This record gives sequence, C-alpha cells and structure tokens, in this order.
Amino acid sequence: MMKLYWAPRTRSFTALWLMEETGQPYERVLTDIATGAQKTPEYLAINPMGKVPALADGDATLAEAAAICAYVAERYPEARLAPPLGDPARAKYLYWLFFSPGCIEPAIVQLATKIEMNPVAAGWGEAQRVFDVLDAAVSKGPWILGDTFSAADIVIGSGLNFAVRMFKMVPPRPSFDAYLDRCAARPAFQRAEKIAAG
Ligand SMILES: N[C@@H](CCC(=O)N[C@@H](CS)C(=O)NCC(=O)O)C(=O)O
Repeated sequence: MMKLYWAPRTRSFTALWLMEETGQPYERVLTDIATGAQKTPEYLAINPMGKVPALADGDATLAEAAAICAYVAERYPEARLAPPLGDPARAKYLYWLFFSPGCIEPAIVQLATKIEMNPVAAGWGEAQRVFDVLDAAVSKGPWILGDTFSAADIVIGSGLNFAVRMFKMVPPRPSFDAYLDRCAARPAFQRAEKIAAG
C-alpha cells in the first residue's frame, strides 16, 4: 500500500485529493511540520527538501505534489486520471501538470512579495499573463482538458484553491470561481478537505 506523508493545511492537500480520487487504499503518515518532523534524518531520506507531501510506494519514494500526481496517475491507470500513452490529449495534460509548479507557483510568490523580475528572463514571464492564460484555459471547462477530468485538474485546482480561496494571494475571477466550484463539488475533494483540516 502507498504511504502518503502529509500535514494539515499544507500543499499536502493536492496529494490527499489525488489519493482520494484513485479510490485505492493508502496509508496516511502525519508529518507534523510544526514540530519539525519533516526535517528528521528518516524523513529527509524520503524528501531531501524536508517538505510535505511525499509518497512511498514500496522502495520507490518521491516528493513534489505535481510529480506525485503524475506518478500515481500512471500507477493506477484504472482511475483514468491521465490520458494514456499515445493519446494526443497527453500533450496538454503534461503542459498543465508542469505549468503549475513552473509558472503558477512562482507567479503567486511574485504577487505576494511584489518582487520585480525581468519577464524575459523569468521562466514564468509576467504574473498577470500567467493568470490570464489560466483564465482562458479554465473558462472553457468543465476541466482543463475539456470534458475529461485528470490529475492536471488536481494540480491546477488545488493550486488555485490555495492561492485564491485559502490565502487570497491571487484576486478572484469569475472563471476561477466557477472552476473551483466544480472542483469543490467532487466527493474526493470534499473528503480530502476534511482530512486536510486536521
Ligand atoms: N514544491 C513543493 C512544495 C512543498 C511545500 O512547500 N510544503 C510546505 C507546506 S505547504 C512544507 O512542507 N513546509 C515545511 C518546511 O519547509 O519546513 C511541492 O509542490 O510539493
């Protein structure tokens, strides 16, 4: 059984939502970041960054919420959380999976800190453009790939939920609200929210 290392009210929510969507049993290992449990030698052997979430699948271990989503979606193909190899939808699936850590996360940090960056040199360009691109993508709906829900929605949806609804670092937009309402209506999202509340 996979083991998910998590802590309440953190980015662990992404991995909790993911595991709940799979319908597979998993063990939750509470890793209390308030007590430094994420910086013990045992935990650093799993995630040398000393952050949650992390996942162990037998001897295989990994961290980074988006990577965990990609890994689990492939391990449980019957959960249909990723377009299969060879499906053209995989191109956009991978694009959005990487867009979150590559563009959304740094854009959020830039908005929160107001640090000026050269948009040509910064990999995410301009924060405003990141959210305009995302706005256009989620406006079409219902999901980021159109009719098919995927692990990319878990990564994008939990990131937006974190930034727009929980921490109010990104101004709301009608398209974000409608998309987040669709995410929040999923039973797996609701179960994960209850767990993540601690
Ligand atoms: N890039 C990581 C970020 C994970 C992260 O920043 N986790 C925070 C909680 S939201 C954490 O574990 N902080 C504890 C620490 O840094 O000591 C991911 O996407 O999984």
